[in-house]
Amino acid sequence: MLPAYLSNPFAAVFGGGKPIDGGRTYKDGRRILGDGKTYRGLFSGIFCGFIAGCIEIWLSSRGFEIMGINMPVFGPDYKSALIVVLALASGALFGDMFKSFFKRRMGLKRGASLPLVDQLDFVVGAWVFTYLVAPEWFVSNFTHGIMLTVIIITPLLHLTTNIIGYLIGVKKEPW
Ligand code: CTP
Ligand code: K
Ligand code: MG
Repeated sequence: MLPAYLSNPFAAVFGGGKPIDGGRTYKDGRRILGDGKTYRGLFSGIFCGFIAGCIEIWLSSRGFEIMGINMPVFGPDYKSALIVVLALASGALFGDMFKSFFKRRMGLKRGASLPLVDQLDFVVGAWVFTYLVAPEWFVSNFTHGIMLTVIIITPLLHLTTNIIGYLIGVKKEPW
């Protein structure tokens, strides 16, 4: 989940500049996505999440090495692991963007809070993208346990990091 968790805060740190909707409005006269969704945020967020995932893959193969199990640098199934990492990082930010579209349709301005949806949008996005590239990841009870844990702890974790982001000045609101 780390690639999904990290893509959002990195988008907030590096984001800004040209908005993805180019400033355009929808039929309802409101912005399509708003100024909070920028190209720089999208690409830097995906990139940082992806790098975090690569480090995870590398660390896990090092772990096998230490246990005396011989594995190539990225483990035996590194290609599918890299694809999943990319899906987690990009799915998180596309989920976030999808949510912004609906927030604007609801008449909510950039940064207005939508409780629970604001906290879980990126989780759902990350899982949808991962399901599309690797549905086999969703069959095990182990994964279901992780998913349940994530749904419970994410809103708390998200709120904590956003308060930190607000205090250090990279986020305009503490949610
Ligand atoms: N950000 C960005 N590009 C993205 C996602 C986020 O540039 N694709 C940056 C923006 O500066 C944004 C900040 O990260 O303001 C925080 O992200 P988020 O809370 O998702 O955006 P909001 O400003 O709250 O906008 P919205 O109401 O649309 O969620
Ligand atoms: K967000
Ligand atoms: Mg927000």
